[in-house]
Amino acid sequence: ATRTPFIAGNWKMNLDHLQAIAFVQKLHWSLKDAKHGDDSVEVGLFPPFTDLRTVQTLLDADKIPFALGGQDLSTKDSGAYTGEISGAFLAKLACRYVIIGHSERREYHAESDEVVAEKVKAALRHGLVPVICVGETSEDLEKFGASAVPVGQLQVALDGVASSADIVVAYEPVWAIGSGQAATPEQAQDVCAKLRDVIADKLGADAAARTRVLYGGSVKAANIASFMREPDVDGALVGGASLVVDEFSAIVRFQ
Ligand code: G2H
Repeated sequence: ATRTPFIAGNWKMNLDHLQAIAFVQKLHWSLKDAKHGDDSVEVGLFPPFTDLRTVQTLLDADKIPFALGGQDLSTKDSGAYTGEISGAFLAKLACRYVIIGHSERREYHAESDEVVAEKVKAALRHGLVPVICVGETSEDLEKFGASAVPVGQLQVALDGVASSADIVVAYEPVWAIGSGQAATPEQAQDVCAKLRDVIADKLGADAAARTRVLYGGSVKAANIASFMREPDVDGALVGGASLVVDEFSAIVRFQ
């Protein structure tokens, strides 16, 4: 495929801004002779909001070719919304991406498919690329099989999105997150292909061909290559393993 693989590290609520400096420097050093930042693989980091300024400054100063993104954003652009972060602020900090609808947001912050859809529009308004997360819980899996829930979530998330929009989709089966129990490459391929069909349906064939669909859930150095061999898996959203320099570095070097 002509899609550039995307390896995205979702730090979740880990690494404060001081720890982030040491981590990013070590990771950069560890990837020095690796091919990334060009067409072979794109590396993205998604630190906590309070780290973004520090990490952005460091990437800029040392010309480190990692893309930066937020882990969430507000549906609103500005105003009396205590504790919220506007997409405008993320864009000003040179973020290219923002994760939307991660299962931890859906579960702990009751984010509905409709809120996720509003956040996708907010991201696009500010020139950010939404990394739209979808996935089924183990109960969903038992009741409806693997693909029905993520397919439905993505259909709602893409409502009213322009066919020219730049987006990334991440399939993260909730039962595979942080559990050490990743989906099989075949399971990931099956659902990622169905998600690509949703993109084709809602945004057209061109969008489906160019949009990266990632797999997420217990990705590590030992299993990344097996996912990347699948035709409809264009990268990974990595949680736990993105916090260990050598492990994340090995994931980026999956080829
Ligand atoms: C899924 C993933 C990163 P982990 O949440 O988004 O986390 O790799 O720890 O399963």
